[in-house]
Amino acid sequence: MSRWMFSTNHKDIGVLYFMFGIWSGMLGLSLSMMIRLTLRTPMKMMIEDDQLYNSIVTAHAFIMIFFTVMPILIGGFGNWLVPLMLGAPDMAFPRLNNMSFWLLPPSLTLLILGMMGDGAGTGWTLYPPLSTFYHSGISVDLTIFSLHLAGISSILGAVNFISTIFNLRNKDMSLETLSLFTWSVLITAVLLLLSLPVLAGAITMLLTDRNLNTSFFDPSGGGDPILYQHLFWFFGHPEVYILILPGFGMISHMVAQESGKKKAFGSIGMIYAMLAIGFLGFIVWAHHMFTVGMDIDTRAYFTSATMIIAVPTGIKIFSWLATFYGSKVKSTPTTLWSLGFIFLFTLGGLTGVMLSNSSIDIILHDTYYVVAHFHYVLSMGAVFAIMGGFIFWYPLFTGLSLNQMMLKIHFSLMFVGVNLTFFPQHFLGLMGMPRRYSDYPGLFTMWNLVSSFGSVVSMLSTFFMFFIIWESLTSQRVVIMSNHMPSFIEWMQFMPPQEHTYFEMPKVMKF
Ligand code: HAS
Ligand code: CU
Repeated sequence: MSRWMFSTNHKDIGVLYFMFGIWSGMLGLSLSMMIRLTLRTPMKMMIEDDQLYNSIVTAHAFIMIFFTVMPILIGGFGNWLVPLMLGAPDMAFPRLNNMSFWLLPPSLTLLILGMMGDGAGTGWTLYPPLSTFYHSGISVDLTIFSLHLAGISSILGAVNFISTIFNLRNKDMSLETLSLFTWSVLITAVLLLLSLPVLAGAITMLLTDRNLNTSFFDPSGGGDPILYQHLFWFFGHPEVYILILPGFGMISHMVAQESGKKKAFGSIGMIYAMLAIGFLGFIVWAHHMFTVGMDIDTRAYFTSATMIIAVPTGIKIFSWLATFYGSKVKSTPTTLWSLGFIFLFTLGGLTGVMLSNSSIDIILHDTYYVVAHFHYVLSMGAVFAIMGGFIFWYPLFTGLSLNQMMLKIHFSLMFVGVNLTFFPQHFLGLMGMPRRYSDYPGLFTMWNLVSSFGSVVSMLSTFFMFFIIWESLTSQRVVIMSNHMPSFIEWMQFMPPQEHTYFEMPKVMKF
């Protein structure tokens, strides 16, 4: 057991992150089902207590963001692939790497303990005064401590990735020849390093406001609750790009691979686009707070700055499509997930541009339209990248193959499920249904019913994916096709002999 628990090997640690992320993903999924079952009709069909309902919404968001998407994308794929793509024997600080991982289980434990008592019914934004005067129990404090630990974990991880990419790459590798996934992880790590300390500061000020009689966010002591919102979103907006950039990197590899090309179209352009997204991500945060009563010039600035992000993102979308251009597009599972990603992420991006208009946002803020927007970019952006990346690199991770027919059925079910769940939420938002309430007028029933039905379809399709993995692990079909992993051969050439790997490299391989 301890052989891999305390392992300093990047692949072992990647496996730990994957297992942790998948486990939390199940937890987050369960919470989302409780939300959807409550909302399937009016009158709070499942959870009757509003405070409990809001705590569940909060925990769902935290678990999905900090304990599912980030650990899987950065911890899992990042640890597995970045050293391989650099030709490095391991990460720069292998023991620090192990520590980054082991900060997460206690962090998740604190978050879950926070559900005791009243729970933190604050939403993942923890805005005061709701999170201060109106949550007097211990729950919000535990949630803050949980975020402290998760934040330390991510900062240490970011330091490790930046050091590894700058110092440990193969000596013939220039920055322009770095793979796009490595670039995406590098930029993500920089975003983490710059944004997380601000969150840490904000939640620590919240903690002292709650417990030590400071009044950073309390007007009666000369403070200002809006200050908290600025600090939170200075972290929060870069965070959404942290959640998607590694996915962008993975999609580039998958698309290039599936169209039989060596590289994605316009690699250098892709690098600059990601750098631009990373930079712009820091100067648009107030589009989350258009309703706080800021002056019109500030609104105009944040609207325009936000819209500019559509340009580099468009560069990425059209470069992926240009990569496919001229190739015979086959409906392999990886292609399906990539095209699904491109289509649905674009849809979510376009609703983001709608929301960036401050005057429109004043109507749509805190409605289900926002919920639809961010689930399109997350549940169909980040999660599609994870699913696609997982099946794409699964043969590298395990040496085994997955059943391709079942994978296609899984994709189709998931595609139908998530669209049924989230497309109607645009309508609900436009009709004025607010987010973070457990009940609604009968007028909204139909689309909520459709949405809840869709969530059951996605849940079943997720169970089916576990079956597919189980089927592959038990049948132990060794990889015989190079089709889905030629880049693997390239990495093998870079790979120095490894002293210790948890997953043995496949024994039988025919190319
Ligand atoms: Fe967002 C709220 C705007 C991308 C995640 N976003 C959220 C929240 C989350 C989230 C989690 O301005 C809710 C937070 C909370 O709990 O309150 N978002 C944008 C914009 C983009 C964007 C402009 N978001 C993301 C990504 C996320 C994410 C990526 C995670 C993975 N988002 C907002 C705004 C809010 C918001 C408002 C606040 C709403 C509120 O009231 O609370 C962009 O990065 C998207 C760029 C992508 C595209 C698609 C591809 C580009 C092409 C080029 C041509 C397109 C053009 C645009 C020229 C634009 C194909 C034409 C415009 C048309 C409308 C047709
Ligand atoms: Cu934002």
